[in-house]
Amino acid sequence: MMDTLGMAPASMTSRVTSLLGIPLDLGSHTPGARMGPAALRIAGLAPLLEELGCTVEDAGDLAPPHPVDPGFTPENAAGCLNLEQITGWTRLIHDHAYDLLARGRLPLFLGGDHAISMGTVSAVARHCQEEGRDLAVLWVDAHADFNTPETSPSRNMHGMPISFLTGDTSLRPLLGDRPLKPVPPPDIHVFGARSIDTAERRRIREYGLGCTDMRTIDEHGIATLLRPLIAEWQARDVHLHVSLDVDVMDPSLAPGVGTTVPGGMTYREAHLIMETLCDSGLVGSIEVVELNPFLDERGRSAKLLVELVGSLFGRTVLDRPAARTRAF
Ligand SMILES: [Mn+2]
Repeated sequence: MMDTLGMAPASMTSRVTSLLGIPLDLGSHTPGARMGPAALRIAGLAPLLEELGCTVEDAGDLAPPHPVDPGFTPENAAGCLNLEQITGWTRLIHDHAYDLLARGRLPLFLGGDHAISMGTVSAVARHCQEEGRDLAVLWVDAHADFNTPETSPSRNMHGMPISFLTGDTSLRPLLGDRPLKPVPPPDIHVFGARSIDTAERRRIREYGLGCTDMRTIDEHGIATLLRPLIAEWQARDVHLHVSLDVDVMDPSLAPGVGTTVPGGMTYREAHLIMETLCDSGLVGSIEVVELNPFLDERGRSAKLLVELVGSLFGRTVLDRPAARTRAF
Protein backbone atom coordinates (compact mmCIF):
# COMPACT_ATOMS: atom_id res chain seq x y z
CA MET A 1 0.00 0.00 0.00
CA MET A 2 2.73 2.48 0.97
CA ASP A 3 4.51 1.71 -2.29
CA THR A 4 1.84 3.40 -4.33
CA LEU A 5 0.44 5.95 -1.90
CA GLY A 6 3.61 7.54 -0.57
CA MET A 7 4.25 8.47 2.99
CA ALA A 8 4.10 11.57 5.13
CA PRO A 9 7.52 12.99 6.03
CA ALA A 10 8.86 12.69 9.56
CA SER A 11 8.09 16.36 10.22
CA MET A 12 4.41 15.49 9.94
CA THR A 13 4.29 12.02 11.49
CA SER A 14 6.29 12.86 14.61
CA ARG A 15 3.25 14.69 15.99
CA VAL A 16 -0.38 13.70 16.31
CA THR A 17 -2.48 15.39 13.63
CA SER A 18 -5.53 16.94 15.21
CA LEU A 19 -8.66 17.62 13.16
CA LEU A 20 -10.76 20.47 14.51
CA GLY A 21 -14.05 21.24 12.78
CA ILE A 22 -15.10 24.90 12.82
CA PRO A 23 -18.64 25.15 11.43
CA LEU A 24 -18.70 28.93 11.03
CA ASP A 25 -20.35 30.54 8.04
CA LEU A 26 -21.30 33.96 9.39
CA GLY A 27 -18.38 35.66 7.63
CA SER A 28 -20.45 36.18 4.49
CA HIS A 29 -24.06 36.39 3.34
CA THR A 30 -23.96 32.87 1.84
CA PRO A 31 -24.71 30.11 4.34
CA GLY A 32 -23.46 26.54 3.90
CA ALA A 33 -19.77 26.52 4.84
CA ARG A 34 -20.85 25.37 8.29
CA MET A 35 -21.28 21.95 6.65
CA GLY A 36 -17.66 21.97 5.47
CA PRO A 37 -16.20 19.90 8.34
CA ALA A 38 -18.79 17.15 7.85
CA ALA A 39 -18.18 16.99 4.10
CA LEU A 40 -14.40 16.78 4.53
CA ARG A 41 -14.80 13.91 6.98
CA ILE A 42 -17.27 12.11 4.71
CA ALA A 43 -14.82 12.53 1.81
CA GLY A 44 -12.36 10.41 3.77
CA LEU A 45 -9.87 12.84 5.24
CA ALA A 46 -8.89 10.92 8.37
CA PRO A 47 -8.45 7.47 6.75
CA LEU A 48 -6.28 9.00 4.02
CA LEU A 49 -3.98 10.64 6.54
CA GLU A 50 -3.75 7.38 8.47
CA GLU A 51 -2.80 5.51 5.31
CA LEU A 52 0.03 8.01 4.87
CA GLY A 53 1.39 7.08 8.27
CA CYS A 54 -0.08 9.88 10.40
CA THR A 55 -1.62 9.41 13.81
CA VAL A 56 -4.94 11.24 13.63
CA GLU A 57 -7.09 12.47 16.48
CA ASP A 58 -10.47 14.02 15.68
CA ALA A 59 -11.20 16.79 18.17
CA GLY A 60 -14.75 17.08 16.79
CA ASP A 61 -16.54 20.29 15.89
CA LEU A 62 -16.67 23.45 17.97
CA ALA A 63 -20.18 24.28 19.15
CA PRO A 64 -21.45 27.74 18.20
CA PRO A 65 -20.61 30.16 21.02
CA HIS A 66 -22.85 32.87 22.40
CA PRO A 67 -22.45 36.23 20.67
CA VAL A 68 -20.02 38.55 22.42
CA ASP A 69 -20.10 42.32 22.35
CA PRO A 70 -16.50 43.22 21.48
CA GLY A 71 -16.78 46.27 23.72
CA PHE A 72 -15.40 49.51 22.42
CA THR A 73 -15.23 49.14 18.66
CA PRO A 74 -14.37 51.87 16.19
CA GLU A 75 -17.52 53.08 14.52
CA ASN A 76 -16.64 51.62 11.13
CA ALA A 77 -16.27 48.10 12.58
CA ALA A 78 -19.68 48.27 14.23
CA GLY A 79 -21.34 47.76 10.84
CA CYS A 80 -19.57 44.49 10.10
CA LEU A 81 -21.85 41.56 9.28
CA ASN A 82 -22.48 39.38 12.35
CA LEU A 83 -19.83 41.21 14.38
CA GLU A 84 -20.94 39.88 17.76
CA GLN A 85 -21.21 36.27 16.64
CA ILE A 86 -17.83 36.45 14.91
CA THR A 87 -16.32 37.93 18.05
CA GLY A 88 -17.58 34.96 20.07
CA TRP A 89 -16.28 32.55 17.43
CA THR A 90 -12.86 34.22 17.14
CA ARG A 91 -12.20 33.91 20.86
CA LEU A 92 -13.46 30.32 21.01
CA ILE A 93 -11.38 29.26 17.97
CA HIS A 94 -8.29 31.03 19.28
CA ASP A 95 -8.53 29.26 22.66
CA HIS A 96 -8.96 25.81 21.14
CA ALA A 97 -6.27 26.32 18.49
CA TYR A 98 -3.83 27.63 21.06
CA ASP A 99 -4.51 24.63 23.27
CA LEU A 100 -3.84 22.16 20.43
CA LEU A 101 -0.54 23.84 19.60
CA ALA A 102 0.50 23.99 23.25
CA ARG A 103 -0.12 20.24 23.44
CA GLY A 104 2.24 19.66 20.50
CA ARG A 105 -0.42 18.73 17.97
CA LEU A 106 -0.23 19.36 14.24
CA PRO A 107 -3.57 21.15 13.79
CA LEU A 108 -5.67 20.68 10.69
CA PHE A 109 -8.55 23.14 10.97
CA LEU A 110 -11.65 22.31 8.93
CA GLY A 111 -13.64 25.41 8.02
CA GLY A 112 -15.91 27.11 7.94
CA ASP A 113 -15.38 30.30 6.00
CA HIS A 114 -12.19 32.34 6.03
CA ALA A 115 -13.29 34.32 9.09
CA ILE A 116 -12.04 31.31 11.13
CA SER A 117 -8.46 32.43 10.43
CA MET A 118 -8.79 35.35 12.81
CA GLY A 119 -8.94 32.73 15.56
CA THR A 120 -6.65 30.05 14.12
CA VAL A 121 -3.75 32.16 12.85
CA SER A 122 -3.80 34.50 15.86
CA ALA A 123 -3.32 31.40 18.02
CA VAL A 124 -0.52 30.12 15.79
CA ALA A 125 1.19 33.54 15.98
CA ARG A 126 0.93 33.52 19.77
CA HIS A 127 2.35 30.00 19.94
CA CYS A 128 5.23 30.89 17.61
CA GLN A 129 6.11 33.94 19.66
CA GLU A 130 6.31 31.82 22.78
CA GLU A 131 8.48 29.27 20.99
CA GLY A 132 10.73 32.01 19.61
CA ARG A 133 9.98 31.01 16.03
CA ASP A 134 9.07 33.14 13.07
CA LEU A 135 5.71 32.50 11.46
CA ALA A 136 5.08 32.57 7.73
CA VAL A 137 1.62 32.14 6.22
CA LEU A 138 0.90 30.92 2.70
CA TRP A 139 -2.61 32.11 1.88
CA VAL A 140 -3.72 30.09 -1.15
CA ASP A 141 -6.76 32.04 -2.27
CA ALA A 142 -8.46 33.81 -5.19
CA HIS A 143 -8.88 36.86 -2.96
CA ALA A 144 -6.50 38.89 -0.81
CA ASP A 145 -8.83 38.98 2.24
CA PHE A 146 -7.13 42.26 3.15
CA ASN A 147 -10.13 44.54 3.58
CA THR A 148 -10.81 46.49 6.74
CA PRO A 149 -14.25 47.43 8.06
CA GLU A 150 -13.63 50.80 6.43
CA THR A 151 -12.60 49.56 2.98
CA SER A 152 -14.87 46.53 2.67
CA PRO A 153 -17.64 47.03 0.10
CA SER A 154 -19.67 44.13 1.59
CA ARG A 155 -18.83 44.31 5.33
CA ASN A 156 -18.36 40.53 5.13
CA MET A 157 -15.78 39.55 7.71
CA HIS A 158 -14.41 36.59 5.73
CA GLY A 159 -12.73 39.25 3.58
CA MET A 160 -10.90 40.85 6.52
CA PRO A 161 -8.77 38.21 8.30
CA ILE A 162 -5.40 39.36 6.96
CA SER A 163 -6.12 42.91 8.15
CA PHE A 164 -6.94 41.56 11.59
CA LEU A 165 -3.85 39.32 11.69
CA THR A 166 -1.50 42.11 10.64
CA GLY A 167 -2.78 44.29 13.48
CA ASP A 168 -5.56 46.51 12.10
CA THR A 169 -6.73 48.42 15.15
CA SER A 170 -10.41 48.54 14.21
CA LEU A 171 -10.56 44.73 14.43
CA ARG A 172 -8.34 44.29 17.50
CA PRO A 173 -11.29 44.21 19.98
CA LEU A 174 -12.39 40.87 18.48
CA LEU A 175 -9.77 39.07 20.54
CA GLY A 176 -10.51 40.89 23.80
CA ASP A 177 -7.71 40.62 26.34
CA ARG A 178 -5.97 37.68 24.66
CA PRO A 179 -2.52 38.62 23.38
CA LEU A 180 -2.31 39.40 19.68
CA LYS A 181 1.07 39.17 17.98
CA PRO A 182 0.58 40.96 14.66
CA VAL A 183 2.09 39.10 11.70
CA PRO A 184 4.32 41.38 9.57
CA PRO A 185 2.54 41.76 6.19
CA PRO A 186 5.58 40.52 4.19
CA ASP A 187 5.38 37.25 6.14
CA ILE A 188 1.92 36.55 4.76
CA HIS A 189 1.91 35.56 1.10
CA VAL A 190 -1.33 35.43 -0.87
CA PHE A 191 -0.90 32.91 -3.69
CA GLY A 192 -3.31 32.51 -6.61
CA ALA A 193 -5.13 35.85 -6.32
CA ARG A 194 -7.32 37.04 -9.17
CA SER A 195 -10.00 39.15 -7.51
CA ILE A 196 -8.72 42.10 -5.50
CA ASP A 197 -10.73 45.19 -4.55
CA THR A 198 -9.35 48.63 -5.39
CA ALA A 199 -8.65 49.56 -1.78
CA GLU A 200 -6.99 46.20 -1.18
CA ARG A 201 -4.67 46.76 -4.12
CA ARG A 202 -3.52 50.01 -2.55
CA ARG A 203 -3.16 48.40 0.86
CA ILE A 204 -1.11 45.48 -0.51
CA ARG A 205 1.42 47.99 -1.90
CA GLU A 206 1.36 50.19 1.17
CA TYR A 207 1.89 47.37 3.69
CA GLY A 208 4.09 45.11 1.59
CA LEU A 209 1.81 42.08 1.82
CA GLY A 210 3.19 39.19 -0.20
CA CYS A 211 1.00 38.50 -3.23
CA THR A 212 1.34 36.35 -6.33
CA ASP A 213 -1.53 36.65 -8.78
CA MET A 214 -2.73 34.16 -11.36
CA ARG A 215 -1.17 36.05 -14.25
CA THR A 216 2.25 35.68 -12.67
CA ILE A 217 1.55 31.98 -12.10
CA ASP A 218 0.52 31.66 -15.78
CA GLU A 219 3.74 33.33 -16.88
CA HIS A 220 6.26 31.65 -14.58
CA GLY A 221 4.71 28.51 -13.13
CA ILE A 222 4.22 27.29 -9.59
CA ALA A 223 7.64 25.72 -9.00
CA THR A 224 9.63 28.78 -10.07
CA LEU A 225 7.56 31.07 -7.87
CA LEU A 226 7.47 28.92 -4.75
CA ARG A 227 11.19 28.06 -4.77
CA PRO A 228 12.52 31.44 -3.53
CA LEU A 229 9.75 31.78 -0.94
CA ILE A 230 10.51 28.38 0.52
CA ALA A 231 14.26 28.98 0.42
CA GLU A 232 13.79 32.13 2.48
CA TRP A 233 11.45 30.40 4.92
CA GLN A 234 13.86 27.47 5.29
CA ALA A 235 16.73 29.83 6.01
CA ARG A 236 14.65 31.32 8.84
CA ASP A 237 13.28 27.92 9.93
CA VAL A 238 9.77 29.33 10.10
CA HIS A 239 6.61 27.65 11.28
CA LEU A 240 4.61 27.62 8.05
CA HIS A 241 0.85 27.94 8.30
CA VAL A 242 -1.03 26.92 5.14
CA SER A 243 -4.43 28.49 4.60
CA LEU A 244 -6.16 26.81 1.68
CA ASP A 245 -9.30 28.50 0.34
CA VAL A 246 -11.16 26.26 -2.08
CA ASP A 247 -11.94 29.26 -4.29
CA VAL A 248 -8.33 29.31 -5.50
CA MET A 249 -9.30 26.38 -7.72
CA ASP A 250 -10.94 26.90 -11.05
CA PRO A 251 -14.71 26.74 -10.52
CA SER A 252 -14.95 23.98 -13.15
CA LEU A 253 -13.02 21.75 -10.72
CA ALA A 254 -14.36 23.02 -7.39
CA PRO A 255 -17.85 24.52 -7.67
CA GLY A 256 -18.61 24.11 -3.96
CA VAL A 257 -17.82 27.63 -2.79
CA GLY A 258 -19.80 30.85 -2.49
CA THR A 259 -17.16 33.08 -4.10
CA THR A 260 -16.18 31.41 -7.37
CA VAL A 261 -13.89 33.40 -9.68
CA PRO A 262 -13.03 32.23 -13.22
CA GLY A 263 -9.44 31.57 -14.21
CA GLY A 264 -8.39 29.55 -11.17
CA MET A 265 -5.79 26.91 -10.62
CA THR A 266 -5.67 23.65 -12.46
CA TYR A 267 -5.66 20.30 -10.71
CA ARG A 268 -1.92 19.85 -11.17
CA GLU A 269 -1.00 23.41 -10.19
CA ALA A 270 -2.77 23.02 -6.86
CA HIS A 271 -1.26 19.60 -6.22
CA LEU A 272 2.22 20.87 -7.05
CA ILE A 273 1.86 23.58 -4.41
CA MET A 274 0.93 20.99 -1.82
CA GLU A 275 3.68 18.57 -2.85
CA THR A 276 6.28 21.34 -2.76
CA LEU A 277 5.13 22.51 0.68
CA CYS A 278 5.31 18.94 1.96
CA ASP A 279 8.88 18.59 0.68
CA SER A 280 9.83 21.82 2.46
CA GLY A 281 9.36 20.19 5.86
CA LEU A 282 8.13 23.51 7.25
CA VAL A 283 4.38 22.99 7.57
CA GLY A 284 3.26 23.41 11.19
CA SER A 285 -0.46 24.08 10.87
CA ILE A 286 -3.09 23.91 8.17
CA GLU A 287 -6.61 25.07 7.48
CA VAL A 288 -9.04 24.28 4.69
CA VAL A 289 -11.72 26.91 4.29
CA GLU A 290 -14.78 28.06 2.36
CA LEU A 291 -16.00 24.63 1.25
CA ASN A 292 -19.77 24.99 0.87
CA PRO A 293 -21.28 21.52 0.44
CA PHE A 294 -24.69 23.10 -0.24
CA LEU A 295 -23.26 24.49 -3.50
CA ASP A 296 -21.12 21.47 -4.36
CA GLU A 297 -21.83 18.88 -7.05
CA ARG A 298 -21.98 15.37 -5.61
CA GLY A 299 -19.06 16.05 -3.26
CA ARG A 300 -16.54 16.88 -6.00
CA SER A 301 -15.03 19.87 -4.25
CA ALA A 302 -14.81 18.06 -0.93
CA LYS A 303 -13.06 15.11 -2.56
CA LEU A 304 -10.65 17.42 -4.38
CA LEU A 305 -9.76 19.19 -1.14
CA VAL A 306 -9.12 15.91 0.63
CA GLU A 307 -6.80 14.88 -2.22
CA LEU A 308 -4.95 18.19 -1.93
CA VAL A 309 -4.50 17.69 1.80
CA GLY A 310 -3.21 14.21 0.96
CA SER A 311 -0.51 15.75 -1.23
CA LEU A 312 0.38 18.18 1.52
CA PHE A 313 0.88 15.18 3.81
CA GLY A 314 3.14 13.32 1.40
CA ARG A 315 0.92 11.42 -0.98
CA THR A 316 2.91 10.88 -4.17
CA VAL A 317 2.36 9.53 -7.63
CA LEU A 318 5.77 7.85 -7.59
CA ASP A 319 8.39 7.53 -4.91
CA ARG A 320 10.83 10.41 -5.25
CA PRO A 321 13.57 9.81 -2.70
CA ALA A 322 15.78 12.61 -4.06
CA ALA A 323 13.00 15.17 -3.97
CA ARG A 324 11.94 14.06 -0.51
CA THR A 325 15.29 14.73 1.08
CA ARG A 326 16.31 17.86 -0.75
CA ALA A 327 13.87 19.69 -2.96
CA PHE A 328 15.66 23.03 -2.95
MN1 LIG B 1 -10.35 33.53 1.47
